[in-house]
Amino acid sequence: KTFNVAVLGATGAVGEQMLKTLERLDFPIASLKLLSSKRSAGKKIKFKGEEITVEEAKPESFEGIQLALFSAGGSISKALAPEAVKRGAVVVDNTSAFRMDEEVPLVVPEVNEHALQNHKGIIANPNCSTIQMVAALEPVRKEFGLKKLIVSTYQAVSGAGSEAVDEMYEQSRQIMDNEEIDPKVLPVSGDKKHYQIAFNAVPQIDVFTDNGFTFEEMKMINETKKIMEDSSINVAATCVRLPVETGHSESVYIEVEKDGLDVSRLQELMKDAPGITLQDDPSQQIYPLAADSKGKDDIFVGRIRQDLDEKKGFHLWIVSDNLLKGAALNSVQIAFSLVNTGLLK
Ligand code: 11C
Repeated sequence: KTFNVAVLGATGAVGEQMLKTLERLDFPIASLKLLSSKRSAGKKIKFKGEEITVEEAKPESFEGIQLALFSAGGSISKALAPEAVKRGAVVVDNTSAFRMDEEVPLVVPEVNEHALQNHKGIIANPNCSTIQMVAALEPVRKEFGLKKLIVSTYQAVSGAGSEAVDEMYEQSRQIMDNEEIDPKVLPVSGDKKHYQIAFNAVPQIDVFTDNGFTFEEMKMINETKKIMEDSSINVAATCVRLPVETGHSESVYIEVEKDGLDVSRLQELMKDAPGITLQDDPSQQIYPLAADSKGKDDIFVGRIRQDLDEKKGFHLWIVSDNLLKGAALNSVQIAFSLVNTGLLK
């Protein structure tokens, strides 16, 4: 069986990876429609050797579409996802628009594929930094329970879109050439102030919320509890942007509920987990690196240590391509899960 598919946000950094992933994993496509805002409409994109013209997304664009992958920003999702659903499509939405909506499953297939069964047309793809963390920690949670989780992130600029990537390269060149810089995009394009990203570390991703945490940090906190279906896990996050093009890195501290976990068991759990590659051999300086994760599907885990004071405390370093498992790949995996469980008709 094949499906009529639409990709909204086809010209963006994630949209581009969605198309590459659909092509590479040979998703069963009958027809493919590429959609965008008015600004990018008219561009031509090649898919499986065929040139497709990008059309401006309108409610009527979704007539006859069975699966729509959305990645064009929260306000566009809010406006158009219900229109697509009304016309019979299942929407996999990569924005934060519906993630915390109780009616909307928030899915990482390795963790909670079963949540898809309750979908009402919209399925949310979690935030990139959440996905890689929960996918790596789920095997630990399943066997030993998770009491507490503290994460600090080292996030790549491509998470903020291709304009942010351009800004990082341009600024790096300007600084090397002793030219003035003029930050306009990062940390958040719509916020009041902009800061240097080249040769810097910026402790703000997304806008601040009233409690002093940023929205990115709150996404990691709230989404983790929803995906793991356990609001009793204590989660805290500090999210930092680094001048890395692609590949989010995370330093994660966990405390488990049960006795019996040690470093070698944790390494085994990582080795056996789907979509996880263990890279953990300090004697050979083997550990995950953001630059190596670029273009790879897996989540890489290393630097696994038992805490020196807390017996049930462990430290991990978790790295993944934020545009792939963090966004496009996870969305396409959700689409495959829908097909394989007969939920896509
Ligand atoms: C970043 N995590 O790295 C963000 C990008 O809620 O889907 C993804 C934003 C989101 O800037």
